[in-house]
Amino acid sequence: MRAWGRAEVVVRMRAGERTVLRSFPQDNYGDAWNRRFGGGDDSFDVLELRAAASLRRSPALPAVLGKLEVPQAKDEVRGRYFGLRMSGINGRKMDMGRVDETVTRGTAETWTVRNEDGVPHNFHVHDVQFRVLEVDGRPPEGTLRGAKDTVFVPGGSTVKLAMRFDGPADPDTPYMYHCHLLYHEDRGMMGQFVVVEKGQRAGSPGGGGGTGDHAGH
Ligand SMILES: [Cu+2]
Repeated sequence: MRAWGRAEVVVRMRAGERTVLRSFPQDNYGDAWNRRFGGGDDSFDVLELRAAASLRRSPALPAVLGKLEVPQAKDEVRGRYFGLRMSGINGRKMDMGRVDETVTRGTAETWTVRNEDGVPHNFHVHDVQFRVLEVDGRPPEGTLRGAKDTVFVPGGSTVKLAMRFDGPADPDTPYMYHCHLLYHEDRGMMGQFVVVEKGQRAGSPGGGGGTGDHAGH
């Protein structure tokens, strides 16, 4: 099986065959405690494919399955830094009444995300898909070269991301970025950004009335 992008996978199957996509233990979850309780020791099935009893021949594969539209670093207009700790992002816990970052619609940025803990984190950004430019200063391995909305950041490591903010802008309605480990985001590993038109300022998100959770992601 080879995967070129997020949703483009070609699997060669024989009639009647079953094959399983399986997640195996990882070696980048830190110490034994984090491997055990962060999920690094886990092994589980993600997907099972069951071929029919008889199959038609598939057409020849094109050399390239698709072209991903992901931002390049050269478009960047500004950079930001996000330090990840269990105690919060850039030293702050989530506050629904606070806008942490203000981004101009139609611009590209590079976000440098450093895991300042020994605990693994999974950085997720709403609104955009991004390209991983670097992992600890080096080009990413193949599985990190597609369009992403979440990137695994092992303890002590740094990733540099390129993203472009072409989605809807509203100074009063923030998007979130957060660690995607549920119990980390529940403890406040989350921040908010608004996308505004050029020259606009962030409004007031009017926090305090919500429950602090967010549906759908
Ligand atoms: Cu985390």
